[in-house]
Amino acid sequence: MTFPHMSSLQFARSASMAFARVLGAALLLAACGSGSAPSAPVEAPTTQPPSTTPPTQNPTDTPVLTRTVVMSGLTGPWDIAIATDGAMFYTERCRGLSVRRPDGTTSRLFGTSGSALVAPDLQCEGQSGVHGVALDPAFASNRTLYVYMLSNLATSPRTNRVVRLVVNSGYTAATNRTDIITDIAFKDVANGVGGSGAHSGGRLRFGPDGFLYVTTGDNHNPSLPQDPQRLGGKVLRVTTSGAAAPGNAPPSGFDARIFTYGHRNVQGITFRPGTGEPFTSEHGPNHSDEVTRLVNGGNAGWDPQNRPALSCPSSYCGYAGNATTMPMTDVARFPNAMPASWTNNGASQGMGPAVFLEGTQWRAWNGRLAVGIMGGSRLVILTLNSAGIATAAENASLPAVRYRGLTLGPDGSLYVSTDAGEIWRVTASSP
Ligand SMILES: [Ca+2]
Repeated sequence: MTFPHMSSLQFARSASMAFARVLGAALLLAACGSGSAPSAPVEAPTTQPPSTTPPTQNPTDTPVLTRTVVMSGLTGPWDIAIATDGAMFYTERCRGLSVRRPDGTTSRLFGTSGSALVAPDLQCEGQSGVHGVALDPAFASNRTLYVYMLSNLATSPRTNRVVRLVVNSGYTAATNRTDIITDIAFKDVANGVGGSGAHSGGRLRFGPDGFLYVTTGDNHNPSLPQDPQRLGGKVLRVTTSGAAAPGNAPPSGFDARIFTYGHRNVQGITFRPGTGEPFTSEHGPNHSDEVTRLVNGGNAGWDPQNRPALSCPSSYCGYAGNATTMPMTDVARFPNAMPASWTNNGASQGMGPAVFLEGTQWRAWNGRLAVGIMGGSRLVILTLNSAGIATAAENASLPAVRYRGLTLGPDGSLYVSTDAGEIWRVTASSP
C-alpha cells in the first residue's frame, strides 16, 4: 500500500519540526549553564536537565506535544519500563539495567562491573547486548522484572536469553537472577552478509493476557525464520517462568513457546487498545519495513533461503533481491502469511520500536500506533482500520533522531530512548 509522500500539511509539520529542533538545541545549550559548547557525552548519566521544548501549535485534532529530556549522556539506551510510582528502568546495550528513582537519583542494578548485581556472562557484540526490559504485571507487589541479554553461559553458539530479576523496595539492588529462556538464537560468527551479533530482536512486553512476548531475529541465518524448533525469527509467548504459554498455536512440530514465526528482526511489539491484538514492527532488508498484526500461530512470511535466481552470500538471500524476488512477506510461498499492516511506503529506513498511544490526552492519536524509525530519524503515527491495515501515516513534530525505544508510561506519556543517548518524556495536551 502507498500513501502520498508529503502533503502540504506534512510539509508544514516538517518546517515546524525543523523549528523545534533548533529550539530544542538552543534550550539544551542553555541547560549547560556556562554558555560554553556542550561537553561530549560522559559515562555517568545526567538526570533532569531542564530542557523542555515548548508546545508548538498544531491542527485542532492533533495533540500538542511537549518534549522533556529526562536523561542524557547515556550509553546506547535501548528500552524503558516505568513503574506506577514513576521509577524508570532503562537498559544500555553494553552496560546493563539501571533505574532512575522518582527523586531523580539513579542506580545501576544489573550488568557490567559497577552494577549492584554483576553479570559476568554479559556480552556486547555487534547489534547485541542488553535489549528489552519489561515489568511483571504484579511488579508493585512482587518487584519482578525481565531483561533480554546476550550471554556466554552457553557456547558455540552463545545465546540470547531472558533473565528474571527481583528489585528491592529502594531500587538499589537486584537479586534472584533466574534465566527463564536460555536458547534464543544468536549470530556467533560473521558470515558473508555481515558481522557477528546481527539481528537479535530483543523486545520484551507483557500482553493484556498476562503473558510475556519475546521478539527475536533471523541472525542472518537463512533457515532460521521458518525453522520449527530454533527460536530465531520468531515471537515467543511464555509464562513468567519461561514455559510455553497455554493456547499457543504454532503448526505441529514447532516449539510450543512460538507464537508467530517467519520474522526477520522484530524490534517492537505492542497491543492494540480495546482488542489486545499484538502488532510488531521490524526492519526491512533494502525495502519494506513492516508493521504486522499477529495471529496466533501465524507465519510472517520471511524466508531468505533457497532462491536459485538470486546470488546469496553464505546462502542468505535476505539482501539479494527486491520486494518481488525476496519479499518480507512471501505470499507465493506462504499464501496464508500474515499481511503487512504497513510497509513504510516500500522503504527500509531501519524501523525500530512501536507502541500504541492511549488516553484522551492524545486526542486524534488516541489508539493510533506510534512507530520509531531509526535510519529515517522520525516518529510515524499510523491510523489503522479494524482489520489492522494502515490507512494514514503522519510524522510527529519531534526532533530527527534515531528512535530506539518507545514505552507508554502509567502517566499516559510517551517515553523515548534515542541512539543519541537520551531519554525523553513526551506529553500530549489540547491545543
Ligand atoms: Ca512479513
